[in-house]
Amino acid sequence: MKCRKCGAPAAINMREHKLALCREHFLEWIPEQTERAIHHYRMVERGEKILVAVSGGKDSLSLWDVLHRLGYAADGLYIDLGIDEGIAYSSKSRAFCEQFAARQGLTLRVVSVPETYGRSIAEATRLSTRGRKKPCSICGLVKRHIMNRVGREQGYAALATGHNLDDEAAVLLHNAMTWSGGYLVRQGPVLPASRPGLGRKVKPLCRIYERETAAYALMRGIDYIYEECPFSVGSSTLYYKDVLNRLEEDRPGAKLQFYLSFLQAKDGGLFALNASGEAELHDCVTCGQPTSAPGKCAFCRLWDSLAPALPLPQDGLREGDGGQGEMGS
Ligand code: Q46
Ligand code: ZN
Ligand code: ZN
Repeated sequence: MKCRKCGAPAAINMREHKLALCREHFLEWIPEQTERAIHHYRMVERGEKILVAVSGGKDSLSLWDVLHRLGYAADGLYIDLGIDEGIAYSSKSRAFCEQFAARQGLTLRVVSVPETYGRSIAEATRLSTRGRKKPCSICGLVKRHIMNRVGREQGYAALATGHNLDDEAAVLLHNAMTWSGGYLVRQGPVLPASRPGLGRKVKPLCRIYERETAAYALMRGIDYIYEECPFSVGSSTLYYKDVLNRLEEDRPGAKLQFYLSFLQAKDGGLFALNASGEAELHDCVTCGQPTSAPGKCAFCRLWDSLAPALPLPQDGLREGDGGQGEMGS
């Protein structure tokens, strides 16, 4: 297989794009695609300060690398969760982030959860007396809180995470299985700031397959932690990723289509929900029936758009109608 751009031997074949590229052109293609997504979804402007949440894994470190190569002002944030039982996950992943930052001359901010808040994630899970009993549920909450806090205190316009297409498609499938409207409404490449002073949340790699972020990290020589967090074992996200991989195997591009058509449907008003989670309805100005768009309902808009009607016979029925009434057909 040859690189489509230069004819050299291809280093990667992306079946979903019917595109094979050599190492050099693949390492150009990923930043180009990322830049396109940043513009398309209006994630960040040039010159805005970005805080990248890095976990030491391939996606977040690749994202930081790509943003830096594209010329964005991106600092890293490593949240040390204190998950050091067994494989010393937190210490190892922290070391990969520190090493990356030092090599590239970038600023890494580190917040240690046990040092700052007095408890590790495992301890908080053990001690939780409220509904949250699972480490990942507590961890997600803690990470969001810290990202928002550092983002606000240090004046970052955007908080970027390394979620890739596989992550997004898996979460989407999970939420669609239960039609979790509240989650579906908020899922997307950009989550606007909910309060002044808070940064918007952006996912510049949301259209890039996981296999490609891994290939990017390898080809760029980025060292990252291969092990997963021990608490991820048996997670539903891994299960849905597996299901989608099987689908992708038979139909290359299925994952991308699933995610992009969801975003399109959302833009088209599929999830036009208000804060209480219910579709906001208005009265049609013409017929009074409920409609999701202010103004006229879809029926009235359709009828308005039809060609002028032929005059009806006086009794309201045309010859040959059979007189069956309005429900007759
Ligand atoms: S770090 Fe935290 Fe993940 Fe570990 S405890 Fe769960 S959420 S699995 S991305
Ligand atoms: Zn090439
Ligand atoms: Zn609070």
